[in-house]
Amino acid sequence: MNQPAAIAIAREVTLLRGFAAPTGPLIDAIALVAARAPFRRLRTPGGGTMSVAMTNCGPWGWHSDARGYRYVGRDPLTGDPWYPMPEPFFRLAGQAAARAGFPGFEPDACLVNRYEPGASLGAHRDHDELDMRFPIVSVSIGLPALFLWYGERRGGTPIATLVEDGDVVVWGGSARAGYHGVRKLQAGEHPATGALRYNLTFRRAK
Ligand code: MD3
Ligand code: FE
Repeated sequence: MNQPAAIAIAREVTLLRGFAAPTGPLIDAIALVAARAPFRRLRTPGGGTMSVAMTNCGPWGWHSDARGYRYVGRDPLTGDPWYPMPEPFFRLAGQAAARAGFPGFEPDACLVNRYEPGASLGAHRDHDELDMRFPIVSVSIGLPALFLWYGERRGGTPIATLVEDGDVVVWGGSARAGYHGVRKLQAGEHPATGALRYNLTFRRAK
């Protein structure tokens, strides 16, 4: 585990550069997670389809369809439980949170996002979790992307931060409800993931 400097992107938004490097073991684990529950592009309540493909591991998985956004204990596509949270994932999330000033973080959900070139995540806030006192930990893998931080309002000019393979972002406290997004992924080639970016998002859902 690397012990990089903690860079403040905004108040209570912390970037830990390279904290999750090397990411090879994480990529191997993602393959196991996706063998149980394949990546899929979810429908939104508004009738659209997300450009980012998703799957989950751990007790709870984030899901979206015509009925809305929610956490589910089984994959609605197969009825099977999600792949268990790998112990190294759980430890990594807890250690990153502690490094950013949030000790005692025990995630019960890991959303795995997969970006192909052109995929993006519009400005949104993560508010489907029961207890917003817990932080969220985000781990970037593969191709670089621009994280966009809007803060309390969805409009305005966001703070853009380039996140690269192995970078971890932790946000909690006053930043927990902030608007954020990810800029359209640029084409590229990463030695470990090819033309893809993955993001692991650790949450305490319940
Ligand atoms: C903090 N995922 O799944 S984590 C999500 O890269 C989600 O897939 C993002 O948002 C992803 O709900 C990244 C969230 C995030 C985004 C931008 C930020 C956190 C940020 C910008 C600045 C600080
Ligand atoms: Fe989010």
